[in-house]
Amino acid sequence: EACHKLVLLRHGESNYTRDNLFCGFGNDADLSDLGEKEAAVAGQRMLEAGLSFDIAFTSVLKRAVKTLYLVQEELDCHWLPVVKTWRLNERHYGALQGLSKTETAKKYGEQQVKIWRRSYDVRPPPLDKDDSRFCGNIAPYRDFDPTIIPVCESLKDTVERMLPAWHDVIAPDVKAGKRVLIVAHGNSLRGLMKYLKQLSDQEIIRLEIPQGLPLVIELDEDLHPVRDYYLASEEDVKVAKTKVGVKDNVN
Ligand code: DG2
Repeated sequence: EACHKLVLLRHGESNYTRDNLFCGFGNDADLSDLGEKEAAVAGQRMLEAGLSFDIAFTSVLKRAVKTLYLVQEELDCHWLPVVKTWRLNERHYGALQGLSKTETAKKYGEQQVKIWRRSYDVRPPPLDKDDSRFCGNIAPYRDFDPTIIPVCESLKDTVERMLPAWHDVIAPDVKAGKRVLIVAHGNSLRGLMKYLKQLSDQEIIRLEIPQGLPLVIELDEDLHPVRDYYLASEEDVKVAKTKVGVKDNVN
């Protein structure tokens, strides 16, 4: 029986998604104009559904932090405690970061790009630590133990670095009865869904998380999902998933 409600939201469109570039952990891309609108609409959808929150969790990346703020504006809850953690950051896309998804598919084939984007345990090519795209020398990662700064991640790696945030800080709040909102990224949220719904490595390939559509998950007392649904029409979900998805005809 459902006794807890958790809401997940992928940030609105970023400049990188607009331009079809690999973004990932290491690019602090801003929201596009459309992304800002999508974030506000997400807040309006939550307002219309009568949702309110006791705490929110987000990544340390601008596109997620700004999306959360725009949601707070709509819900008029600027007082909301917000916890930012790098553990909710997007998956690290390694040496693919900043490259065009279309050009990369032309060079390596659609199939390889689908493997990099959607497989569970295949890592993209790593970034050299002396590459200017390596983020170990910039805030907020500068003071981290350098061995934990990723240079590329499979979705499995992302799940492993994200789960401590779930177990240590998020799940205890949900269990304590707090109404929790998580604003994060396509792949960090796919990873969380894989864990919560116990999806197989095959099932996760097909799971797309659309931008800017709030996903409500009702959980039982052991935090097992009982049901989940988007605060949007089926048609809106379909269109939004197609926009961010990997083409279906690639096997
Ligand atoms: C996108 C996801 O992440 O891209 O890193 O490029 O949610 O932070 O915009 P987000 C990126 P795909 O895995 O769909 O290629």
